[in-house]
Amino acid sequence: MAEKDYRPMWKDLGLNLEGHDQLLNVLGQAYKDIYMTQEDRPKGMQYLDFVISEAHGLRIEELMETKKKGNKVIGTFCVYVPEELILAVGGTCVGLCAGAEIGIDEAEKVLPRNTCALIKSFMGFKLAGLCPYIQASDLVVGETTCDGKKKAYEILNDYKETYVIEIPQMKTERDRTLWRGEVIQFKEKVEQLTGRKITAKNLKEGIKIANDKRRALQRLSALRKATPSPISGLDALLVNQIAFYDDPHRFTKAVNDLCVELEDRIQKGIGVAKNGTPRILLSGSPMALPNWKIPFIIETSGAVVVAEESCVGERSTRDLVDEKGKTLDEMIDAIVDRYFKIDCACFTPNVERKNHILDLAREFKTDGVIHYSIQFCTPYTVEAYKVEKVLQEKGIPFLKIETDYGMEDMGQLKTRIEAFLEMVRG
Ligand code: BJ8
Repeated sequence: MAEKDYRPMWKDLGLNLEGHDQLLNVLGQAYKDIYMTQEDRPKGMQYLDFVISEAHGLRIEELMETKKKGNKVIGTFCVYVPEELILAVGGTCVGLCAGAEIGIDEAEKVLPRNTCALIKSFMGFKLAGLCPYIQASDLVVGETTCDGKKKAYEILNDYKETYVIEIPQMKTERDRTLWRGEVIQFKEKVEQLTGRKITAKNLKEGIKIANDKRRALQRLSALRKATPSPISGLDALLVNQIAFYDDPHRFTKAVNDLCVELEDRIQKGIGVAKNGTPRILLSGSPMALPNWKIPFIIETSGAVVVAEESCVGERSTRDLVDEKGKTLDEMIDAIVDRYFKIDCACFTPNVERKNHILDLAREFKTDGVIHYSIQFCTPYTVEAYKVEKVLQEKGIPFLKIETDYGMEDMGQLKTRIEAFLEMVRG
Protein backbone atom coordinates (compact mmCIF):
# COMPACT_ATOMS: atom_id res chain seq x y z
CA MET A 1 0.00 0.00 0.00
CA ALA A 2 2.56 2.62 1.13
CA GLU A 3 5.32 3.70 -1.25
CA LYS A 4 7.85 5.21 1.15
CA ASP A 5 9.87 2.75 3.21
CA TYR A 6 8.28 2.88 6.64
CA ARG A 7 9.84 -0.37 7.78
CA PRO A 8 12.35 1.25 10.16
CA MET A 9 9.46 3.05 11.90
CA TRP A 10 7.38 -0.13 12.06
CA LYS A 11 10.39 -1.99 13.47
CA ASP A 12 10.88 0.66 16.16
CA LEU A 13 7.22 0.30 17.05
CA GLY A 14 7.77 -3.40 17.61
CA LEU A 15 5.59 -4.63 14.76
CA ASN A 16 5.95 -8.11 13.35
CA LEU A 17 7.31 -6.97 9.97
CA GLU A 18 6.62 -10.12 8.01
CA GLY A 19 3.04 -10.46 9.21
CA HIS A 20 2.52 -6.74 8.73
CA ASP A 21 3.69 -6.93 5.08
CA GLN A 22 1.19 -9.70 4.47
CA LEU A 23 -1.54 -7.67 6.13
CA LEU A 24 -0.88 -4.64 3.93
CA ASN A 25 -0.91 -6.80 0.81
CA VAL A 26 -4.23 -8.37 1.72
CA LEU A 27 -5.80 -5.04 2.65
CA GLY A 28 -4.45 -3.28 -0.43
CA GLN A 29 -5.96 -5.95 -2.66
CA ALA A 30 -9.29 -5.92 -0.82
CA TYR A 31 -9.47 -2.14 -1.15
CA LYS A 32 -8.82 -2.33 -4.88
CA ASP A 33 -11.44 -5.04 -5.35
CA ILE A 34 -14.11 -3.40 -3.21
CA TYR A 35 -13.52 0.33 -3.54
CA MET A 36 -11.73 0.97 -6.79
CA THR A 37 -14.22 -1.07 -8.80
CA GLN A 38 -17.07 1.31 -7.90
CA GLU A 39 -18.32 3.55 -10.68
CA ASP A 40 -19.07 7.28 -10.53
CA ARG A 41 -17.29 7.88 -7.25
CA PRO A 42 -17.12 11.52 -6.14
CA LYS A 43 -13.71 13.08 -6.75
CA GLY A 44 -13.51 14.01 -3.06
CA MET A 45 -13.05 10.32 -2.27
CA GLN A 46 -9.51 10.56 -3.62
CA TYR A 47 -8.50 12.11 -0.31
CA LEU A 48 -9.94 9.09 1.51
CA ASP A 49 -8.13 6.73 -0.88
CA PHE A 50 -4.93 8.54 0.01
CA VAL A 51 -5.59 8.33 3.74
CA ILE A 52 -6.21 4.60 3.46
CA SER A 53 -3.03 4.09 1.43
CA GLU A 54 -1.06 5.90 4.16
CA ALA A 55 -2.99 4.62 7.18
CA HIS A 56 0.02 2.66 8.42
CA GLY A 57 2.57 5.07 6.94
CA LEU A 58 2.21 8.82 6.90
CA ARG A 59 -0.46 8.90 9.61
CA ILE A 60 1.71 6.89 11.99
CA GLU A 61 4.64 9.15 11.15
CA GLU A 62 2.45 12.10 12.13
CA LEU A 63 1.58 10.45 15.43
CA MET A 64 5.26 9.86 16.16
CA GLU A 65 5.99 13.50 15.32
CA THR A 66 3.33 14.81 17.67
CA LYS A 67 4.63 12.50 20.41
CA LYS A 68 8.12 13.95 19.96
CA LYS A 69 6.62 17.34 20.78
CA GLY A 70 5.40 15.96 24.09
CA ASN A 71 1.79 15.34 23.03
CA LYS A 72 0.08 12.05 23.82
CA VAL A 73 -1.75 9.53 21.68
CA ILE A 74 -4.68 7.73 23.26
CA GLY A 75 -6.26 4.63 21.70
CA THR A 76 -9.96 3.91 22.24
CA PHE A 77 -12.48 1.19 21.42
CA CYS A 78 -15.77 2.93 21.97
CA VAL A 79 -17.58 6.14 21.07
CA TYR A 80 -18.29 6.59 24.79
CA VAL A 81 -14.75 7.89 25.40
CA PRO A 82 -14.95 11.73 25.52
CA GLU A 83 -12.57 12.78 22.78
CA GLU A 84 -12.93 16.44 23.79
CA LEU A 85 -10.88 15.89 26.96
CA ILE A 86 -8.01 14.42 24.94
CA LEU A 87 -8.13 17.17 22.31
CA ALA A 88 -8.17 19.85 25.03
CA VAL A 89 -4.60 19.04 26.04
CA GLY A 90 -3.24 18.66 22.51
CA GLY A 91 -3.65 14.88 22.51
CA THR A 92 -4.71 12.67 19.63
CA CYS A 93 -7.48 10.12 19.89
CA VAL A 94 -7.29 7.05 17.64
CA GLY A 95 -9.84 4.27 17.22
CA LEU A 96 -8.48 0.79 17.89
CA CYS A 97 -11.50 -1.34 17.07
CA ALA A 98 -10.55 -3.73 14.36
CA GLY A 99 -12.59 -5.12 11.51
CA ALA A 100 -10.42 -7.82 9.97
CA GLU A 101 -10.01 -11.53 10.59
CA ILE A 102 -6.34 -11.21 11.41
CA GLY A 103 -4.33 -12.56 14.31
CA ILE A 104 -7.31 -14.77 15.20
CA ASP A 105 -5.07 -17.74 16.10
CA GLU A 106 -3.22 -15.55 18.56
CA ALA A 107 -6.47 -14.12 19.93
CA GLU A 108 -7.98 -17.56 20.42
CA LYS A 109 -5.07 -18.52 22.66
CA VAL A 110 -6.39 -16.06 25.25
CA LEU A 111 -10.09 -15.72 24.36
CA PRO A 112 -12.86 -18.28 23.88
CA ARG A 113 -13.60 -19.11 20.23
CA ASN A 114 -17.18 -17.91 20.60
CA THR A 115 -16.15 -14.31 21.22
CA CYS A 116 -17.33 -11.58 18.86
CA ALA A 117 -15.04 -10.98 15.87
CA LEU A 118 -14.43 -7.33 16.81
CA ILE A 119 -12.93 -8.29 20.18
CA LYS A 120 -10.93 -11.16 18.71
CA SER A 121 -9.69 -8.80 16.03
CA PHE A 122 -8.33 -6.08 18.33
CA MET A 123 -6.77 -8.69 20.58
CA GLY A 124 -5.33 -10.48 17.54
CA PHE A 125 -3.89 -7.27 16.12
CA LYS A 126 -2.11 -6.61 19.41
CA LEU A 127 -0.88 -10.12 20.10
CA ALA A 128 0.30 -10.68 16.52
CA GLY A 129 2.07 -7.29 16.52
CA LEU A 130 0.18 -5.91 13.53
CA CYS A 131 -1.38 -2.63 14.68
CA PRO A 132 0.86 0.44 14.62
CA TYR A 133 -1.89 2.50 16.29
CA ILE A 134 -1.92 0.48 19.49
CA GLN A 135 1.88 0.45 19.45
CA ALA A 136 1.97 4.23 19.09
CA SER A 137 -0.61 4.80 21.85
CA ASP A 138 0.60 6.13 25.20
CA LEU A 139 -2.57 4.82 26.80
CA VAL A 140 -5.39 2.54 25.76
CA VAL A 141 -8.87 3.25 27.08
CA GLY A 142 -11.45 0.51 27.46
CA GLU A 143 -14.96 0.70 28.82
CA THR A 144 -17.50 -1.54 30.56
CA THR A 145 -20.00 -1.86 27.75
CA CYS A 146 -20.50 -5.50 26.78
CA ASP A 147 -19.17 -8.38 28.90
CA GLY A 148 -16.87 -9.58 26.12
CA LYS A 149 -15.07 -6.26 25.92
CA LYS A 150 -14.75 -5.63 29.61
CA LYS A 151 -13.29 -9.06 30.32
CA ALA A 152 -11.01 -8.84 27.26
CA TYR A 153 -9.56 -5.55 28.59
CA GLU A 154 -8.36 -7.39 31.69
CA ILE A 155 -6.29 -9.59 29.39
CA LEU A 156 -5.23 -6.75 27.10
CA ASN A 157 -3.93 -4.90 30.15
CA ASP A 158 -1.25 -7.62 30.48
CA TYR A 159 0.14 -6.47 27.12
CA LYS A 160 -0.67 -2.75 27.10
CA GLU A 161 -1.79 -0.47 29.90
CA THR A 162 -5.57 -0.29 29.58
CA TYR A 163 -7.54 2.27 31.58
CA VAL A 164 -11.21 1.27 31.86
CA ILE A 165 -14.10 3.73 32.09
CA GLU A 166 -17.24 2.46 33.77
CA ILE A 167 -20.30 2.94 31.58
CA PRO A 168 -23.66 2.60 33.34
CA GLN A 169 -26.18 0.09 32.02
CA MET A 170 -29.29 2.21 32.53
CA LYS A 171 -30.18 5.87 32.17
CA THR A 172 -31.58 6.93 35.52
CA GLU A 173 -30.41 10.01 37.45
CA ARG A 174 -28.24 7.70 39.55
CA ASP A 175 -26.59 6.42 36.38
CA ARG A 176 -25.93 9.94 35.22
CA THR A 177 -24.21 10.69 38.53
CA LEU A 178 -22.04 7.61 38.08
CA TRP A 179 -21.24 8.63 34.50
CA ARG A 180 -20.34 12.18 35.54
CA GLY A 181 -17.94 10.76 38.12
CA GLU A 182 -16.32 8.62 35.43
CA VAL A 183 -15.89 11.61 33.11
CA ILE A 184 -14.21 13.58 35.91
CA GLN A 185 -11.95 10.65 36.74
CA PHE A 186 -11.00 10.26 33.08
CA LYS A 187 -10.25 13.99 32.93
CA GLU A 188 -7.85 13.52 35.84
CA LYS A 189 -6.26 10.53 34.14
CA VAL A 190 -5.69 12.55 30.96
CA GLU A 191 -4.20 15.40 33.02
CA GLN A 192 -1.90 13.03 34.87
CA LEU A 193 -0.78 11.32 31.64
CA THR A 194 -0.10 14.54 29.79
CA GLY A 195 1.05 16.68 32.71
CA ARG A 196 -1.31 19.38 31.41
CA LYS A 197 -4.37 20.89 33.06
CA ILE A 198 -7.74 20.83 31.34
CA THR A 199 -9.14 24.36 31.57
CA ALA A 200 -12.31 26.07 30.36
CA LYS A 201 -10.23 27.65 27.58
CA ASN A 202 -8.63 24.51 26.14
CA LEU A 203 -11.76 22.38 26.69
CA LYS A 204 -13.82 24.89 24.72
CA GLU A 205 -11.38 24.34 21.86
CA GLY A 206 -11.53 20.54 22.26
CA ILE A 207 -15.33 20.66 22.14
CA LYS A 208 -15.25 22.80 19.03
CA ILE A 209 -12.85 20.48 17.16
CA ALA A 210 -14.96 17.39 17.95
CA ASN A 211 -18.23 19.18 17.13
CA ASP A 212 -16.88 20.51 13.83
CA LYS A 213 -16.00 16.98 12.81
CA ARG A 214 -19.47 15.79 13.77
CA ARG A 215 -21.10 18.70 11.92
CA ALA A 216 -19.25 17.76 8.73
CA LEU A 217 -20.34 14.13 9.11
CA GLN A 218 -23.92 15.21 9.81
CA ARG A 219 -23.83 17.31 6.64
CA LEU A 220 -22.62 14.30 4.65
CA SER A 221 -25.30 12.11 6.19
CA ALA A 222 -28.07 14.62 5.36
CA LEU A 223 -26.99 14.69 1.70
CA ARG A 224 -27.66 10.98 1.47
CA LYS A 225 -31.36 11.70 1.87
CA ALA A 226 -31.36 12.79 -1.78
CA THR A 227 -32.65 10.53 -4.51
CA PRO A 228 -30.60 9.31 -6.26
CA SER A 229 -28.03 9.02 -3.50
CA PRO A 230 -24.96 11.08 -4.44
CA ILE A 231 -22.51 8.70 -2.74
CA SER A 232 -22.38 4.96 -2.20
CA GLY A 233 -22.88 3.44 1.22
CA LEU A 234 -19.40 1.91 0.94
CA ASP A 235 -17.80 5.33 0.46
CA ALA A 236 -19.85 6.94 3.21
CA LEU A 237 -18.91 4.11 5.56
CA LEU A 238 -15.26 4.65 4.72
CA VAL A 239 -15.56 8.33 5.63
CA ASN A 240 -17.09 7.35 8.99
CA GLN A 241 -14.38 4.77 9.59
CA ILE A 242 -11.56 7.18 8.81
CA ALA A 243 -13.09 9.72 11.20
CA PHE A 244 -11.56 7.64 14.00
CA TYR A 245 -7.96 7.90 12.71
CA ASP A 246 -7.33 11.02 10.72
CA ASP A 247 -6.22 14.44 11.92
CA PRO A 248 -9.57 16.03 12.89
CA HIS A 249 -8.91 19.47 11.30
CA ARG A 250 -7.77 18.06 7.97
CA PHE A 251 -10.50 15.42 7.97
CA THR A 252 -13.25 17.95 8.70
CA LYS A 253 -12.12 20.11 5.81
CA ALA A 254 -11.95 17.13 3.44
CA VAL A 255 -15.48 16.02 4.40
CA ASN A 256 -16.85 19.54 3.95
CA ASP A 257 -15.16 19.73 0.52
CA LEU A 258 -16.70 16.38 -0.36
CA CYS A 259 -20.10 17.73 0.70
CA VAL A 260 -19.75 20.73 -1.63
CA GLU A 261 -19.17 18.29 -4.48
CA LEU A 262 -22.14 16.16 -3.43
CA GLU A 263 -24.39 19.22 -3.23
CA ASP A 264 -23.44 19.98 -6.80
CA ARG A 265 -24.14 16.39 -7.83
CA ILE A 266 -27.56 16.52 -6.20
CA GLN A 267 -28.38 19.73 -8.01
CA LYS A 268 -27.46 18.12 -11.31
CA GLY A 269 -29.34 14.91 -10.46
CA ILE A 270 -26.13 12.84 -10.49
CA GLY A 271 -26.16 9.80 -8.25
CA VAL A 272 -24.43 6.47 -7.74
CA ALA A 273 -27.57 4.46 -8.41
CA LYS A 274 -30.48 5.18 -10.69
CA ASN A 275 -33.89 6.15 -9.37
CA GLY A 276 -35.85 3.14 -8.19
CA THR A 277 -32.78 1.43 -6.70
CA PRO A 278 -33.79 0.04 -3.28
CA ARG A 279 -32.55 2.30 -0.48
CA ILE A 280 -31.32 0.41 2.56
CA LEU A 281 -30.77 1.44 6.16
CA LEU A 282 -28.04 -0.65 7.74
CA SER A 283 -28.41 -1.01 11.50
CA GLY A 284 -26.56 -2.81 14.28
CA SER A 285 -23.03 -3.64 15.42
CA PRO A 286 -20.33 -1.16 14.42
CA MET A 287 -18.30 -1.84 11.27
CA ALA A 288 -14.71 -1.11 12.19
CA LEU A 289 -12.14 -0.60 9.45
CA PRO A 290 -11.74 -2.64 7.19
CA ASN A 291 -15.09 -4.39 7.66
CA TRP A 292 -16.88 -3.67 4.35
CA LYS A 293 -18.45 -7.09 3.85
CA ILE A 294 -22.19 -6.41 4.21
CA PRO A 295 -22.39 -3.05 2.36
CA PHE A 296 -20.29 -4.60 -0.41
CA ILE A 297 -22.75 -7.46 -0.81
CA ILE A 298 -25.76 -5.12 -0.64
CA GLU A 299 -24.37 -2.66 -3.16
CA THR A 300 -23.24 -5.34 -5.61
CA SER A 301 -26.73 -6.85 -5.39
CA GLY A 302 -28.51 -3.83 -6.85
CA ALA A 303 -29.26 -1.66 -3.78
CA VAL A 304 -27.71 1.38 -2.16
CA VAL A 305 -27.05 1.89 1.54
CA VAL A 306 -28.23 5.39 2.49
CA ALA A 307 -27.62 5.40 6.26
CA GLU A 308 -25.89 3.45 9.02
CA GLU A 309 -27.57 3.27 12.41
CA SER A 310 -24.34 2.31 14.11
CA CYS A 311 -21.43 3.70 16.08
CA VAL A 312 -19.46 3.86 12.86
CA GLY A 313 -22.18 6.07 11.48
CA GLU A 314 -25.11 8.03 12.77
CA ARG A 315 -24.93 7.05 16.45
CA SER A 316 -21.55 8.66 16.97
CA THR A 317 -22.31 11.85 15.08
CA ARG A 318 -25.96 12.76 15.70
CA ASP A 319 -25.43 14.66 18.96
CA LEU A 320 -23.16 17.63 19.53
CA VAL A 321 -21.78 18.85 22.85
CA ASP A 322 -23.64 22.02 23.81
CA GLU A 323 -21.16 24.86 23.22
CA LYS A 324 -22.86 27.43 25.44
CA GLY A 325 -21.00 26.45 28.65
CA LYS A 326 -18.65 29.11 30.03
CA THR A 327 -17.13 27.43 33.08
CA LEU A 328 -15.23 24.16 33.17
CA ASP A 329 -18.07 22.61 35.18
CA GLU A 330 -20.70 23.63 32.64
CA MET A 331 -18.60 22.19 29.84
CA ILE A 332 -18.11 18.92 31.70
CA ASP A 333 -21.88 18.71 32.21
CA ALA A 334 -22.44 19.32 28.51
CA ILE A 335 -20.02 16.48 27.70
CA VAL A 336 -21.71 14.18 30.23
CA ASP A 337 -25.14 14.89 28.72
CA ARG A 338 -24.02 14.47 25.13
CA TYR A 339 -22.41 11.07 25.71
CA PHE A 340 -25.24 9.89 27.93
CA LYS A 341 -27.57 10.04 24.92
CA ILE A 342 -25.67 7.28 23.08
CA ASP A 343 -28.14 4.45 22.59
CA CYS A 344 -25.79 1.46 22.48
CA ALA A 345 -27.51 -1.93 22.80
CA CYS A 346 -25.55 -2.42 26.02
CA PHE A 347 -28.18 -0.22 27.74
CA THR A 348 -31.47 -1.44 29.13
CA PRO A 349 -34.15 -0.55 28.35
CA ASN A 350 -33.10 0.97 25.05
CA VAL A 351 -36.27 2.45 23.60
CA GLU A 352 -34.39 5.44 22.10
CA ARG A 353 -32.58 3.19 19.65
CA LYS A 354 -35.81 1.75 18.25
CA ASN A 355 -37.20 5.25 17.83
CA HIS A 356 -34.04 6.37 16.07
CA ILE A 357 -34.22 3.46 13.65
CA LEU A 358 -37.81 4.36 12.80
CA ASP A 359 -36.89 8.03 12.35
CA LEU A 360 -33.96 7.16 10.07
CA ALA A 361 -36.03 4.73 8.01
CA ARG A 362 -38.57 7.52 7.44
CA GLU A 363 -36.18 10.44 6.90
CA PHE A 364 -33.96 8.59 4.46
CA LYS A 365 -36.93 7.18 2.54
CA THR A 366 -35.59 3.67 2.96
CA ASP A 367 -37.21 0.64 1.36
CA GLY A 368 -35.93 -1.75 4.00
CA VAL A 369 -33.73 -2.21 7.04
CA ILE A 370 -30.92 -4.75 7.20
CA HIS A 371 -29.88 -5.46 10.77
CA TYR A 372 -26.33 -6.65 11.12
CA SER A 373 -24.91 -8.17 14.24
CA ILE A 374 -21.50 -9.62 14.68
CA GLN A 375 -21.80 -13.27 15.58
CA PHE A 376 -21.68 -13.73 19.39
CA CYS A 377 -22.49 -10.05 19.99
CA THR A 378 -25.24 -10.60 22.54
CA PRO A 379 -26.42 -6.96 22.89
CA TYR A 380 -27.17 -6.38 19.20
CA THR A 381 -28.24 -9.94 18.37
CA VAL A 382 -30.78 -9.98 21.19
CA GLU A 383 -31.97 -6.42 20.57
CA ALA A 384 -32.64 -7.32 16.92
CA TYR A 385 -35.84 -9.03 18.08
CA LYS A 386 -37.30 -5.77 19.42
CA VAL A 387 -36.07 -3.84 16.40
CA GLU A 388 -37.82 -6.31 14.10
CA LYS A 389 -41.02 -5.96 16.09
CA VAL A 390 -41.24 -2.17 15.85
CA LEU A 391 -40.41 -2.24 12.15
CA GLN A 392 -42.97 -4.95 11.49
CA GLU A 393 -45.61 -2.83 13.22
CA LYS A 394 -44.82 -0.03 10.76
CA GLY A 395 -44.72 -2.40 7.78
CA ILE A 396 -41.01 -1.75 7.08
CA PRO A 397 -39.24 -4.73 5.46
CA PHE A 398 -36.53 -6.15 7.71
CA LEU A 399 -33.71 -8.64 7.30
CA LYS A 400 -31.61 -9.89 10.18
CA ILE A 401 -28.03 -10.95 9.52
CA GLU A 402 -25.53 -12.44 11.92
CA THR A 403 -22.02 -12.98 10.66
CA ASP A 404 -18.33 -12.60 11.47
CA TYR A 405 -15.37 -11.24 9.52
CA GLY A 406 -14.81 -14.48 7.54
CA MET A 407 -15.60 -14.76 3.84
CA GLU A 408 -16.96 -18.32 3.92
CA ASP A 409 -20.61 -17.23 4.12
CA MET A 410 -20.40 -14.56 1.38
CA GLY A 411 -22.38 -16.70 -1.11
CA GLN A 412 -25.06 -17.58 1.39
CA LEU A 413 -25.41 -13.95 2.54
CA LYS A 414 -25.63 -12.73 -1.04
CA THR A 415 -28.45 -15.17 -1.74
CA ARG A 416 -30.36 -13.97 1.31
CA ILE A 417 -29.78 -10.29 0.56
CA GLU A 418 -30.79 -10.70 -3.08
CA ALA A 419 -33.99 -12.47 -2.03
CA PHE A 420 -34.72 -9.63 0.43
CA LEU A 421 -34.16 -6.99 -2.25
CA GLU A 422 -36.42 -8.90 -4.61
CA MET A 423 -39.14 -8.80 -1.96
CA VAL A 424 -38.51 -5.08 -1.30
CA ARG A 425 -38.86 -4.27 -4.99
CA GLY A 426 -42.24 -5.99 -4.83
S1 BJ8 B 1 -21.25 2.44 22.20
S2 BJ8 B 1 -21.73 -0.37 20.00
S3 BJ8 B 1 -18.63 1.37 20.17
S4 BJ8 B 1 -19.74 -0.69 22.88
S5 BJ8 B 1 -19.87 -6.01 18.58
S6 BJ8 B 1 -17.57 -5.61 21.22
S7 BJ8 B 1 -21.04 -4.71 21.68
S8 BJ8 B 1 -19.99 -8.11 21.47
S9 BJ8 B 1 -18.73 -2.50 19.85
FE1 BJ8 B 1 -19.63 -0.65 20.68
FE2 BJ8 B 1 -19.29 1.43 22.30
FE3 BJ8 B 1 -21.64 0.22 22.16
FE4 BJ8 B 1 -20.80 1.68 20.17
FE5 BJ8 B 1 -19.42 -6.13 22.35
FE6 BJ8 B 1 -21.10 -6.49 20.35
FE7 BJ8 B 1 -18.60 -7.14 20.02
FE8 BJ8 B 1 -19.32 -4.57 20.26
